[in-house]
Amino acid sequence: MAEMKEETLKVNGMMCNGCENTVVNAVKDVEGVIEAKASHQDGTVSVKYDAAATDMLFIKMAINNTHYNVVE
Ligand SMILES: [Cu+2]
Repeated sequence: MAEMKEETLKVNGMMCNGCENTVVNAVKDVEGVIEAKASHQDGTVSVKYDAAATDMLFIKMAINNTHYNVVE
């Protein structure tokens, strides 16, 4: 059973649309992620995901593996 959740993370270091794309692509590569949106102006990444298929931990790890960092 899918268990849809949505969460917005604070992410440091995004300066432009290219940065947004890098983060969004990294997040979308995580199995169980349905949708991802990033805003470099706000420094946020919104993620829709299936909590039965993934965990926020994996999503945060995917972001932290880019040049950008999740603010905890
Ligand atoms: Cu950039």
